[in-house]
Amino acid sequence: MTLPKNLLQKIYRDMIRTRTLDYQMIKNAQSGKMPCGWHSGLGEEAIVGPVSLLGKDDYVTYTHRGAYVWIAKGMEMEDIIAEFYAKSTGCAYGKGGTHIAKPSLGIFGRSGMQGGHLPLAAGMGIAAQMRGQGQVVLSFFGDGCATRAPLHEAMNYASIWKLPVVWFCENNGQSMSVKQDKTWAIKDIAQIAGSYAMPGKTIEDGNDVIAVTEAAQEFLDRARRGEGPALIEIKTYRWRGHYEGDPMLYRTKQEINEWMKRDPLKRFEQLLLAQNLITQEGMQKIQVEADTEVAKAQKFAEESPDPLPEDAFNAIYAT
Ligand SMILES: Cc1ncc(C[n+]2csc(CCOP(=O)(O)OP(=O)(O)O)c2C)c(N)n1
Ligand SMILES: [Mg+2]
Repeated sequence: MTLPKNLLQKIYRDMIRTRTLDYQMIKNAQSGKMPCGWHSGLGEEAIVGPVSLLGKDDYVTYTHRGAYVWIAKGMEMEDIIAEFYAKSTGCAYGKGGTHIAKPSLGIFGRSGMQGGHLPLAAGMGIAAQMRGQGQVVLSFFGDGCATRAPLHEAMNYASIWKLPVVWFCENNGQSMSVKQDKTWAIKDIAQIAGSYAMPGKTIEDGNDVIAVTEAAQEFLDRARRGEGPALIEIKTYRWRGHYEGDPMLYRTKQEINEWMKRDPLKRFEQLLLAQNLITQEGMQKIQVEADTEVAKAQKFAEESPDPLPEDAFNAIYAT
């Protein structure tokens, strides 16, 4: 294991913070008081690892299941929850809703059209390459999203121009209401990397935070050296439905339970304990701090003012 101790501890803390936020947002979605729906990422938190390798100036694009990305990239809970409540204090002044954005952290929102963000990720790669300061782009997408045409355009040109983009497939084996065998003729999506002359890697155990983070490290370093894009695929699973309220007719309780036993967070916790990188008391303290942080942000969001009608046309174009 080559990852430094303080990075592992940061990843652990952010996984706890992400999960705590996720549970709160599930409650919010069920309460009927939050105007936006929620796409839970419970079970896929190993993604915190790769995002933690990015600097403030690097770019990241996320899917509709983005909590792990926003938190690991450094967003404040207030910014996120208030935006989901469409309040003026949210990161996009209540105008973005689920389309979380924080340009100062290299987060430029998302596309409601699956795959729409992938050519934008290539564009961020062009900007990074032109600046020549070693910035990289880490671009996430799901297995369902990966069937869309924009992915192939984006990968092709990123490869031709050797753009510093690491493509990252969160393969949870299912799309909105079907399993992967109804959307793909192949099992390992990283196989498509060869068609664009870039390296590709499938991490079979995508709930192994260390394996996932080390693979990302290798490809991010390569991209920073100017050697071009690469594709990582992790096999993982979302515990919740596609959205809160999904009848989940495409999967069984037994399958969900099996995957919950492979919880990335619990496994990482065991590893950190075994290596004396954390104590039971330390873990409890982190959880209490995350609970306090989320509760404070929740209160802030609920008590924040709605946007004013006269601000409707502000913050639409760059100034
Ligand atoms: C072009 C387009 N078609 C359909 C949809 C509706 N839709 C939203 S998410 C999704 C499935 C995404 O599956 P995947 O990328 O595997 O992500 P997961 O939900 O499994 O995390 C679909 C079909 C959409 N947003 N855009
Ligand atoms: Mg999927």
